[in-house]
Amino acid sequence: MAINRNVLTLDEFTIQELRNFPRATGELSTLLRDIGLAAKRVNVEVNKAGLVDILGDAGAVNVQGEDVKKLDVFANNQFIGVLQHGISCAGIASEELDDFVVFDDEVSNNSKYVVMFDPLDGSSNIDINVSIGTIFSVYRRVSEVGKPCTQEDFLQAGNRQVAAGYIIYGSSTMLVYATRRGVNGFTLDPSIGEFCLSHPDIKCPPSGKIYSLNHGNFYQYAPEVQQYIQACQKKDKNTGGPYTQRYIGSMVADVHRNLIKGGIFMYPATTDSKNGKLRLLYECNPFAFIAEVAGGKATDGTRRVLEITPTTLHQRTPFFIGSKDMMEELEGYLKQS
Ligand code: AHM
Ligand code: MG
Repeated sequence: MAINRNVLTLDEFTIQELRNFPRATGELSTLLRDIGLAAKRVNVEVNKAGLVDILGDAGAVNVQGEDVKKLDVFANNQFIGVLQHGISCAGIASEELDDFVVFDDEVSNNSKYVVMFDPLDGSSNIDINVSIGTIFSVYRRVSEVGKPCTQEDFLQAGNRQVAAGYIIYGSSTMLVYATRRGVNGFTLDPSIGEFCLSHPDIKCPPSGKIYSLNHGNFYQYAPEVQQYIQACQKKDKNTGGPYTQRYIGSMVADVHRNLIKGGIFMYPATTDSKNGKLRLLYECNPFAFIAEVAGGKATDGTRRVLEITPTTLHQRTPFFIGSKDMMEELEGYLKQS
């Protein structure tokens, strides 16, 4: 049978990209390959999670005060493991860990990147066979290469990201990543165990019909957010409303769907949580970067998420992300406040 050479694997694709940049060192390609490897390992465990004793709580509470699931721990260890053994990463920060980790060996200290990740997002969906995901973000170090990385490498504004991406463990498993040059999606072909380019040059449709947020919090949202939600529900020939409401509760799945189909995802501030729920560094910045490269927008309600200068590793932010026209419609409501 003829081999379809039109379908590039993740490795082939990153090497092809490298060829277009003769001065590039290939460190980012190896980093993405390492992340792809960890993703494949996590995927295997996610797929058999119902069969083995990996569901349920690990009996610990993470730095966010949430129960840690066993699969979270497994995923966290896999991503740390591949990045530590690789040659491109000086250190990591993870949603699951209190502090960042400096790899601090000769090869790592000479690496120019640090990586931040949420190893398994949507943890409330782990036990019930609903899509979950991994989110990652890559920054070039600002500290001196040759020495251990430092906290300032991790507290960079999101617009300094070199690459960002996510893996969705869904009905098929996909890895999507963005650099400033574009967003590309790869679907795992289980028969060869490789991520294959299936969604080249993803662009977020400028408009769509889907809005996603936790409706249960409606009375805890600011009045202008409530007004926008009500507008989403109204028949309107200018916007195409009423929109369709979709909320999986796994941000990776919700934002992935909206990125492909067009839509808006929101996790606003609530009366109980002034900064919402989602973490700037591990969840919002990577998606904001991906969305902007794809032609969409992401804000905290008043400013571009990518312009926020972080002050702590685990800070949260209200988050609005999606198709450009829908975001501008939302902004019209938020400006009234
Ligand atoms: P997690 O990191 O504990 O999994 O929480 C993040 C998740 C997002 O994937 C999702 O959008 C959100 O929490 C859902 O929260 P809620 O149940 O409050 O709507
Ligand atoms: Mg998370």
